[in-house]
Amino acid sequence: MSILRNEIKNNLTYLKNEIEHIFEGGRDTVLSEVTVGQVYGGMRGLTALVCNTSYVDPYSGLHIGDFTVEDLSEKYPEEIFYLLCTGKLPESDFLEEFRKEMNERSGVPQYTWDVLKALPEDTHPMSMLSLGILTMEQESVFKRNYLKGIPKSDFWKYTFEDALNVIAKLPELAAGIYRIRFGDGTLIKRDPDLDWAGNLAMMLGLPNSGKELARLMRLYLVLHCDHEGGNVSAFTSRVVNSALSSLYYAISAGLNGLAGPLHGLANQNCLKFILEIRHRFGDLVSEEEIALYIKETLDSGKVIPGYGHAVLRVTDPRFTAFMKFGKAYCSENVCFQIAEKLFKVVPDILKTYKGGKVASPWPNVDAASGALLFKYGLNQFDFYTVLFGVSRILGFCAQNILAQGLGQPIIRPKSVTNKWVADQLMKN
Ligand code: CMX
Repeated sequence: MSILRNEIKNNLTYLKNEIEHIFEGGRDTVLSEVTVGQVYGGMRGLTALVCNTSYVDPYSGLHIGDFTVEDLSEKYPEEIFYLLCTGKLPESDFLEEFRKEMNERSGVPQYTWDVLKALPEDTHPMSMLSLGILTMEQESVFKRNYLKGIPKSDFWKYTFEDALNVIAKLPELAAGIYRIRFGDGTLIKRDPDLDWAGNLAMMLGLPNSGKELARLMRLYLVLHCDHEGGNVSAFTSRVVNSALSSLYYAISAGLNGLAGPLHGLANQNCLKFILEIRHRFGDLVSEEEIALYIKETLDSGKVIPGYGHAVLRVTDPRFTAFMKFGKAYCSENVCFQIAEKLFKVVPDILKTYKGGKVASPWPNVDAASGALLFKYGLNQFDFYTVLFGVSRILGFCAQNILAQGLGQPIIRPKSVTNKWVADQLMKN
């Protein structure tokens, strides 16, 4: 991995120069002001973080380096990891080098399997993924070397080692969780000739696992990899790592945030929603019947999973990429067709719901992916967030490697009490 390591080093030099230049231009320049509403409203719209792996534009969606989702949807997740860390796409021989590196670093320890197998049968697979990674924390190269004493400027190098070790084990870990939780518990051996996503798809042991599932898995793992720094999971992971807790702790913590229904769990809720519609109205459900179901759902106080976003204000380009895949490979599939019908119906209803309060009535990344996975036999919805997590770990790793390389300090915003806020209002 010397090419990637060197390119990260070059990227860090570039970013450090940029920061120096920015500081020369005015360290005290005000970037964002905070209102009382924002302090009580999840800090929405408050610019208070820097993340150099990716950027989400409200109107054009995710950008990684200079690339949009459309530019990247045919790439391999391994290439995206390189891009997140370096700002560039790799040369063509990188995939082969990365595959070899992953082979050398693969192998989930037996004690991890022992812990996962000892859990109650109804443990959520996201708990298993988070815990699985946490069990391996004592293997952290960063932690071992930090205890010995290393210069701050080298922290990122050991965090990078931890990242490669975790990433190499993820296909086995995730597929093993699937087989323990939903199969007979036997683990399928990885194929050293397969790519990262291809191996994960194969080790699930699904009857439909073939080239198309591997292709979908690649797309899935590319599209979920990163979404700038302020989302619940990435931010949590960064905060934890900023205390110099190892990447294992940081990844596990980020996954715990991803497991929430307003974030990564929406993934599984979307398919559940589609299946409920199918169950109630049948395969040939009409758009009118879907509209009725949406209204009933909203009237019962629930959200429509897969719709809305904290930052995006257009249809998520990641949703568009999944729809493109669906049209090419699954256009006859009933669940995919219901996802298409939902797209025709939901935005218009959400536009006027709660007096137009829904900031984005458009679909997000989760609205179609479950229907596609279901088509290929992945019918355990509880597992979908695990796939989201496997992909998002690439982003957690890249964000933390860069933040360490830039010497970013511990994150510690100031909190205040109601009384303090009320006093400020009195003063004004
Ligand atoms: N269905 C119904 N109501 C919705 C809604 C939806 N899909 N999206 C937003 N709203 C409501 C909110 O609940 C909120 O109502 P209250 O003020 O009464 O609580 C109001 O509209 C305003 O919310 P917002 O500013 O538009 O959205 P937020 O930034 O607060 O929340 C999100 C964003 C994603 C949590 C929200 O749109 C939602 O709950 N969507 C459904 C769940 C989902 O798909 N999550 C996946 C997100 C993708 C990801 O994490 O990557």
